[in-house]
Amino acid sequence: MSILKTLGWNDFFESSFNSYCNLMCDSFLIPGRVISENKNSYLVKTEKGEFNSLISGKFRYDSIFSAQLPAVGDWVVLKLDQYLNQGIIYKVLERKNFLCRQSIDNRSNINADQQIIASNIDTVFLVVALGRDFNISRIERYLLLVQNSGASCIIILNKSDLVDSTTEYIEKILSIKDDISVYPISAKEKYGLDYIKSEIKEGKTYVFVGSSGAGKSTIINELAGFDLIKTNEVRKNDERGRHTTTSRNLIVLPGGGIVIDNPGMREIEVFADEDDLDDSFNDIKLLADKCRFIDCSHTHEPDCAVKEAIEKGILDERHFKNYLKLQKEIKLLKEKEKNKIRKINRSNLKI
Ligand SMILES: Nc1nc2c(ncn2[C@@H]2O[C@H](COP(=O)(O)OP(=O)(O)OP(=O)(O)O)[C@@H](O)[C@H]2O)c(=O)[nH]1
Ligand SMILES: [Zn+2]
Repeated sequence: MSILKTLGWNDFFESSFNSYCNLMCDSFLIPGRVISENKNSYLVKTEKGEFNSLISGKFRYDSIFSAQLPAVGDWVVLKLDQYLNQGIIYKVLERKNFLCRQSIDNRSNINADQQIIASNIDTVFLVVALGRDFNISRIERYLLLVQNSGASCIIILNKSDLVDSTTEYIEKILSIKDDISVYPISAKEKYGLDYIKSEIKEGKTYVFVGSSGAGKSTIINELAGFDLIKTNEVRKNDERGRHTTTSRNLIVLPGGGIVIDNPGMREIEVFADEDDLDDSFNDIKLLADKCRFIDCSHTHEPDCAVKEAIEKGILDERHFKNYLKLQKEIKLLKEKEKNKIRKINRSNLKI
């Protein structure tokens, strides 16, 4: 198999590449896949090797939205400067699909505030930890998110070493979606990883999503055969492992198949309701309990422990903003669900 094909190159990208080259009348253009993204440059893998690449001035000028700029997983058209050993990117080839930061809604059209996390994904592995972390509404929300991206989905029930039986969990999932593959595994005990391996095909692209601590990094490291992502043992106070990611965010597995994993992937967290959110942001919940007002919004009120913690540098502001964003999202979703129920009730009345 050619290097490009092992990277996921296919007829879809080839025909769009050929039309662009014909249009530009330039035979020095080559295709490559973005394997990592830095501030202003991209690492692009081509048939001739990996090249740090910049985007052309015209491309930057023409890009109104950040979603039009290259992202990990994109196929791009570039020209190599052999002398400088770097590439210049002229175009992002049409994406088959993508996952973006702005959650749940409107995944198919690019708009102003979307930021692409990864693109051209064939299958999403949803990693769910068994035990007290298992929450069926959260799984439903993840399924919705994947469905909107257009990729197919497989559920991995990880940490099956922590429960006596996996049957009831599998049944619960099949009761909300009966045509989905569900594999119980234990990444730690190295049990069931063959299920995942059997689903991974050469030239296809995979991502792993799921709540923090579900075991995504552990699974990816097992598949890669080396520590692509460093996992730490669970910290005593919050039972979460923490990881630092290496600079390559797209890798070809030893047995074929491509995995994309980048820090943005960790931001695709989905919550069932406010309680679920508070459990995951326990640090903020504990601080909020110390605010003077019970219904403190942590924006303008006096004696706000959250604001104080941010000012003192004890609480990361980005972490807090993410919490607020997710809280708003849950409210919106609940509103939508209520409206849907109202509509159904109304149409039932008409019958
Ligand atoms: N008991 C048990 N623990 C596991 C299993 N898989 C992973 N863990 C542990 O769970 C913790 C979190 O695992 P990670 O792989 O870092 O989880 P993650 O989903 O990548 O988490 P984030 O990086 O926060 O998104 C680590 O301490 C792992 O050792 C498993 O099958 N069984
Ligand atoms: Zn407050």
